[in-house]
Amino acid sequence: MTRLTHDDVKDISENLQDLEDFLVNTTGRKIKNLACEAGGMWEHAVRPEAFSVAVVPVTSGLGVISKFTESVRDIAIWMGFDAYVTDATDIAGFAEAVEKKADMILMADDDEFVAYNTEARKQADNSSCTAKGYIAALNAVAGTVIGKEVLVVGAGRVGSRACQFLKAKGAKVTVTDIDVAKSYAVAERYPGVKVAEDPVEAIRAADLMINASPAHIDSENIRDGAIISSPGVPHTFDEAAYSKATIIHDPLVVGVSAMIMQSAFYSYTGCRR
Ligand code: 2YC
Repeated sequence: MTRLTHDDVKDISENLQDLEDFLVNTTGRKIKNLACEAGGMWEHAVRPEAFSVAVVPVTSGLGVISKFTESVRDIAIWMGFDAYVTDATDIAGFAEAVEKKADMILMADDDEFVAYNTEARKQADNSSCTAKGYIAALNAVAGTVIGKEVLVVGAGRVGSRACQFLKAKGAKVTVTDIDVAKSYAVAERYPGVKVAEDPVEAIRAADLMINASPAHIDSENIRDGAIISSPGVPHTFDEAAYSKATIIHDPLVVGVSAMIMQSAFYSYTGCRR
């Protein structure tokens, strides 16, 4: 999983309105609408003001990313939730959230990032929700992905989940990765997903793409009018790429907003087991 840097997240909170305006102009959806569509949820099924959301800084591994937990908090607040960053970090922070009776606790180390619903006792994970969020964006811009060829670039955690969810939605999915073995592992796990062994050749032929790869995509390999829904970090598309294609990207908001809505929704779907 690609780790964000402070540079990736430092301006997220102040740029939420700009991102929302961009999403409305390209997908016709606001951040919260897209997050609901990601999980197939009705926006008004969740009363965000009734939810207290704790975000716990985690110092393990490579440590905290400055402004990461504040950005996550501000995304929750943007959608109407009552959110805060705990004063303490790690286990003490978790205990603080429990003491404060948080309805949802979000925390991320270098490998996992979850939104735990304390009432429903269920969690939403960042990789699945990021895949769903970017599929919702692609679906919105393309009109639908049902019956359409979609190329997934990158067979990692987000890319493999994107293949799974796109196939379930009725898209015709092809996966490509510089490590061909990873592509075949995904195709084996999700029968019906095709493998393109040459990523550049596949990209040159693609009109609809989920780019879940950190690799650079040269603009001359992008088709005119392509729609590229791109969770991949680092994001290295240049001006020429933006002039040819509709490219949707942000480093954290689409995935986190989908996580938060998914986790909150668990309180309303009677999924307590
Ligand atoms: O500040 C903190 O609490 C850090 N422990 C957060 C580390 C997040 C590491 N994960 C990532 O940077 C990426 C994000 C896009 C979300 C999932 N992985």
